[in-house]
Amino acid sequence: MSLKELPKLELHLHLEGAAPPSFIRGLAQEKSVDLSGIFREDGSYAFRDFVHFLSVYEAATSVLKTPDDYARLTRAVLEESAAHGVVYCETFVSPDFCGGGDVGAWREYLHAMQEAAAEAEARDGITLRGIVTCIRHFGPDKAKDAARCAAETAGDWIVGFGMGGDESKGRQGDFSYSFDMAREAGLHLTTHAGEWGGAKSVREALDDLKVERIGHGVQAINDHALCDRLAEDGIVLEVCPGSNVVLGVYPKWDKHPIQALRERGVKVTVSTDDPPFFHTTMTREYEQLARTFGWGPSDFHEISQVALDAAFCDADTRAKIAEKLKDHPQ
Ligand code: MCF
Ligand code: ZN
Repeated sequence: MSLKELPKLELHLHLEGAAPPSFIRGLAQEKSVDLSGIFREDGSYAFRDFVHFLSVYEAATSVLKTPDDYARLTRAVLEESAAHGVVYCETFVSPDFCGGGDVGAWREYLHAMQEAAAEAEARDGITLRGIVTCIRHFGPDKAKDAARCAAETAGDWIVGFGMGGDESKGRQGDFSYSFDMAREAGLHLTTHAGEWGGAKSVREALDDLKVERIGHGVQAINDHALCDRLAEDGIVLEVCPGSNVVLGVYPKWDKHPIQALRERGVKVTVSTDDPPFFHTTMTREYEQLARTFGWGPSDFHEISQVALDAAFCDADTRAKIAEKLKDHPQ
């Protein structure tokens, strides 16, 4: 079986960040918004560095203005993911962009995304779940609005709460009120840490927010005691190697620590993060892992099992996805 067809789980995908550039250009045209500054001549997204990436992301997102826009986005993203063998996906969604943190408006966006996801599941056999995400550089007060939206809509579709954004702004612990609220509502927790903020930020995420997964977390490799802690506590890293290489966390694939982390016993999974921004797909991530580290069927099988165990979905969904992995022996 080719790497493209191999059934895959993806636990770290930002919904707007997965928008094909042509989709965003089309919406901009419909709404007469000039977004020419965020695209290169070849049509791809243009950004210089991490901070510029965040502002281009927000500019692209600015043309998504209604629940129906989000339904269309969800359809476009899931069609692309399913074409790369993804059978289960968790996506970051932000009430900041979907109704400005208002719970009533958020419910309407959520309903539109869920309906689109149900259609995609029936058509392409891909299951989607949502992780409500606050945005670190928007600050702790906006995060409380996001957490309230998350708590009010927690259930079998909104399964987690997380945080992304600029790791240089504030500390993980500044957001503990929001993470506590989400935990009390029964949500699973993850946060971006150890992408830019060093091993220290991963420790803060564990100590102050008590998360069970870490977005990226790759800089933990510089602290062997922390790796031991991650391994012992079964904390799972949502590793996005292609994203790290394009944003310059690591200069090239063979300097990426994903294999070294595995060798230290840390549980890792593989995701694309914001695939068109980073010129990647799940197939490309797998191809690069095979080329760079010699990963073969047993490695990909192990990665899928780790992701299945770490997925935030309920037991019925997990069992259904497990069957899909069994249907395709690797
Ligand atoms: O993982 C990448 C890079 N590191 C940090 N944050 C983000 C990444 N992709 C998107 N984000 C953030 C960004 O602030 O998540 C938000 C964006 O606005 C969207 S969450 C639906
Ligand atoms: Zn991310």
